[in-house]
Amino acid sequence: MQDADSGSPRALVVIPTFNEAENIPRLLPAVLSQAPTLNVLIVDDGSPDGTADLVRQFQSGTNRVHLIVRNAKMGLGTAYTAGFKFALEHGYEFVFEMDADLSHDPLEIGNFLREAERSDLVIGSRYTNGVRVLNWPINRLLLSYFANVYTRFMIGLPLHDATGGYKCYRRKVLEAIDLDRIHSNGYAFQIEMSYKAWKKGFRLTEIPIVFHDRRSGQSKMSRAIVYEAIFMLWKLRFQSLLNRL
Ligand SMILES: Nc1nc2c(ncn2[C@@H]2O[C@H](COP(=O)(O)OP(=O)(O)O)[C@@H](O)[C@H]2O)c(=O)[nH]1
Ligand SMILES: [Mg+2]
Repeated sequence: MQDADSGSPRALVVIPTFNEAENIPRLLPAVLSQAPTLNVLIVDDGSPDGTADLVRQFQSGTNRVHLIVRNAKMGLGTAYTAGFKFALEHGYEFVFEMDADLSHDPLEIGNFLREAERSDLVIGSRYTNGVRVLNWPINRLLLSYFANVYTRFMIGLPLHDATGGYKCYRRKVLEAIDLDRIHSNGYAFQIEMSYKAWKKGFRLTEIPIVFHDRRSGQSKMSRAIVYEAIFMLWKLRFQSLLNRL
């Protein structure tokens, strides 16, 4: 499965997809061109728009693109944990989370990898040194911003952007977290993973990123995702008190 002429693949970019056919043709070349040792794993939940078929077409030209297809839309959290397990099984040292909608600029991958040399979890932050979010409606921006303020207040996680989904984990972080116990989605998933890593004593670093709103396709953001995150903060607070993280 490894690219013979590009050395061992040390970094895997895990990208969960649901109906991202419009973005895949731009996304995959943009990611792969960042470094020869970079591989991509798409975790698609049976998108009706044929996202997985586009990925398969891509696979005929390279062995750096991997695909897991699940039968039904089962949520972002378990899509990521399936991807993380794949990364651990296949020996990757650096494991990225990235959205498929080009909100997360692939050009930043090099910065993440540089920072990951001296850190265990690198988090792309929209809210370090000001606010860098482009084209979001103001109510969505305020929700995201105050979700982060509330998160710091509730569980003390020392991040400016605890809800963002552009991250790079070293494998030891993923090995230390019981992935079978992670069931959350959306914001809650991002908070839960970073909080557990922090509580286990890993070094978390934020790097500033610019976040662009998706240019094509539909957001899967919903009210349920917000309620789930609020519930998660209480759950983590109690689990931490009881030492059961
Ligand atoms: N496999 C999978 N991917 C999902 C699911 N829900 C969202 N995604 C993907 O997760 C990423 C983030 O979702 P998105 O709709 O962009 O959320 P937003 O950026 O908060 O609006 C995108 O790449 C989506 O295609 C899901 O249930 N399963
Ligand atoms: Mg998005």
